[in-house]
Amino acid sequence: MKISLTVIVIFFSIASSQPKRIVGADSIANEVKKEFLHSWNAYKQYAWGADGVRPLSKKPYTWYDESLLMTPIDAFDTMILMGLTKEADEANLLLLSSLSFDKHLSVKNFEITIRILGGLLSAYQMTNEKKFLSMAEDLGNRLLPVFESKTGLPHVNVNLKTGVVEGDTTNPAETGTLLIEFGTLSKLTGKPIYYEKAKRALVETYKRRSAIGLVGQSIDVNTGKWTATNSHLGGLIDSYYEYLFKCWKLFGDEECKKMWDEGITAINNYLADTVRGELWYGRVDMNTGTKTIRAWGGLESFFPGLLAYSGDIERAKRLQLSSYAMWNKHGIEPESYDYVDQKVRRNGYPLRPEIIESAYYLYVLTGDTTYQQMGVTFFNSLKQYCRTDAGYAELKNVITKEKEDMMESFFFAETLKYLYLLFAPPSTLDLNSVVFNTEAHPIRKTW
Ligand code: DMJ
Repeated sequence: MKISLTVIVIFFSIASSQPKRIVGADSIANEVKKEFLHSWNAYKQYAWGADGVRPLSKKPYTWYDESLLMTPIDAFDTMILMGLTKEADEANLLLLSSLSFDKHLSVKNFEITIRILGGLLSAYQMTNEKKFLSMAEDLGNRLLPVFESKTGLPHVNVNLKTGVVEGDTTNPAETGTLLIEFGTLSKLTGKPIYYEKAKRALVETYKRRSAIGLVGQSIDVNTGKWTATNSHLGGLIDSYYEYLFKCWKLFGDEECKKMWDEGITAINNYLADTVRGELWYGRVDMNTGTKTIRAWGGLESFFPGLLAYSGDIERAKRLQLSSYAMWNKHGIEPESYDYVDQKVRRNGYPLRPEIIESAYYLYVLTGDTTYQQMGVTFFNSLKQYCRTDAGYAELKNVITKEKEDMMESFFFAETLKYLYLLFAPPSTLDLNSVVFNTEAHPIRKTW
């Protein structure tokens, strides 16, 4: 099926006011598009049909025994946003002809939901191709068994063919980052079950918050007891907070708003940390609020964007400056950074988008070109340290800049999408018309 330009045009509404843009913004947007093509062409040449391409060895990789087309599905809506019609047609054809979930694979519910279910739903909304919705529904049904635990908290893995579940130890990010996708599936199919199951998982997580309103980083789905009580904004917790706010935005679910309001109050009371006058958010024990580790990192860097989106522009601006200082320490951000000693704790950079995502939200919501300037720095670092002949490579070490032979699909879904949107003409996408899932798949409230 050819993707009709009319559908694409309908999707984007013109932004109401014209924000300031840095000189040359259009040509930077074009350059980002060129880099997207450079990476997509590597996938096409070396890994067509696989989950992704390895950017050093130029070999394909798959997550499981069979491919689930991670890169094409994650990249598809970015292509449409970038106006890459030929590439979108190729990906569209591949997805419609080859993507199937009738496979004997035990997959990770969280990753498959945010990348594939989210990708299919935005593909459906962008193209009006009904098969994308029926594929999403088929996938949603195959994932549903994860919720069959004593608490309603989802198991970690599910076999797509048999429905057999595995993994009893999970975390708030995995239990609480499902409602945008499952909820949208309910709204688009008219079947409430998906919303109900994912909402329950979110509420069951929230219900187990401590007396001071914080969640831990590891929980048992059968007992509902915390198995690790450290609380923070990094991996294992991060997008739980993101979905509390965004599910209110997308579905108008007041209970989500209430949970967000309580969550953000606790975060600001106990995690916020001021060092050298800079705002950071550290790690604490969820029960006592006692600081355990004073660290920030690549994953945490989504939080300025969420603060800005939820209306706290002042904290958002200060925190983005802290993330930016962390990035500039070695010219690219580490996975974890001790913000007191200003030393790297974990030294990889897996092409993460979060700091760019925050720059995008801050730019759109404040109109301040400072955030486009930051974007120039991020883009230059990516080109300087990560670019290879076959796309972009993660870094093993941000200090030595040694590369790793891996390019995750979120580089296409998120990193390059947010970078492009940061510089593209405002008419490309009106942030008021969509809510991005945590993998940057834009969902439009059509209900
Ligand atoms: C993505 O898969 C999602 O943004 C997720 O919420 C966190 N990690 C990666 C990107 O860093």
